[in-house]
Amino acid sequence: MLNYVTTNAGKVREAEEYLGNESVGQLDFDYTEVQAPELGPIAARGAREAYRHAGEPVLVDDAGLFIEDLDGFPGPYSSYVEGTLGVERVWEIAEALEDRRASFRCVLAYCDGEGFAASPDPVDRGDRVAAAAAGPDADGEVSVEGGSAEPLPVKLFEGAVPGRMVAPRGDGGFGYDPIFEHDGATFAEMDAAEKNAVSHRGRALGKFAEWFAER
Ligand code: ITT
Repeated sequence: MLNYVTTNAGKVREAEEYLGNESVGQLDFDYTEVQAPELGPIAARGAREAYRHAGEPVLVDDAGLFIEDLDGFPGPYSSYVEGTLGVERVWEIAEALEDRRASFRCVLAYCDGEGFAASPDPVDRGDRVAAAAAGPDADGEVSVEGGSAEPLPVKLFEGAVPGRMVAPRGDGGFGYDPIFEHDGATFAEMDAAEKNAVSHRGRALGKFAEWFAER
């Protein structure tokens, strides 16, 4: 059983729909979401933390809504913005824009404690250069990804979907789904299978599933 690491039940429904509920189960673990401009490093770090916690293979899902005319805002801060402003206020901000194009992005980060053979999908090995540049800590140690000199390799799978911001429609899905339209329907107007067929998460899950079947 693969541990799908998230506190968000909506994500689990979509992962189960895609991978089958015998092969995936929710690990409700709130990993540390570091502040970073990209989803990849956030998910990779979360996967290492979750793997150390669970001691079993984990798949972390980090996603966000990127509004083009707002330079990608809320992006990696989507969760915080949903919790503070709320989806309606985000729509009000988007409504004032002339260009309402946006995209959803999802990064899945897989870690099972082992290394990976070469493949097109990126492997995050921890940012040793940045850690070294930050300098030694009080004990004179250079800290790399939680103190380990050899950070656990993490495989990343990315998916994105273009769309546009619209006034809220639909009762399905979760999060920003009611205000994101793709091909004439909002994600909240689709069921999980329809959303997976086109969504950022569905695309990332597709890449992961193909690779995982070989592993
Ligand atoms: P975990 O970190 O525990 O997985 P979360 O909901 O905080 O739960 P993210 O940080 O990845 O997960 O999510 C960022 C925000 O984007 C959050 O407000 C989600 O509700 C929203 N979001 C993520 N995927 C979405 C999707 O497919 N449809 C609509 N909103 C989504």
